[in-house]
Amino acid sequence: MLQRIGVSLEDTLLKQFDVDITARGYTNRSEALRDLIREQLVARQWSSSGDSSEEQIAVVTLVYEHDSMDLSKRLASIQHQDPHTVISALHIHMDHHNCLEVLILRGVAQKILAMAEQLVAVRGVKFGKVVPATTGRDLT
Ligand code: NI
Repeated sequence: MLQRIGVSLEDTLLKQFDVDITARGYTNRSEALRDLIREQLVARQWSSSGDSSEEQIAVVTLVYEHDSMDLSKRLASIQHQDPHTVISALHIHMDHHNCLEVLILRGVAQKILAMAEQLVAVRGVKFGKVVPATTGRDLT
């Protein structure tokens, strides 16, 4: 069931919000606000599940130059240390030198974060980002 709420915002903040969400393709404020709230809840769920055995999902994005064999080997070896954690991997050859890899990791938060942070920290990774995701079980 949908509930309506009223939110008070400063004029300038609301204007900035509208410009931002329009640029990102939202057609109404409600959907943008729902997404922001969900993002916040997922982050909270993740940080509070640190020691628990609850399963989480993370998406890891990596951009690197494939010319460096050491780097490719290092990335592969980190993943092979715990092969069941990586449940999906996508590799795109962006141009002559650069590769984009998107990995989906599943497991307890501590474990998958450790792997994700190790991957992002490998020397030569030009862009690395870890996005905590969720099955959405507790969110609607
Ligand atoms: Ni490639």
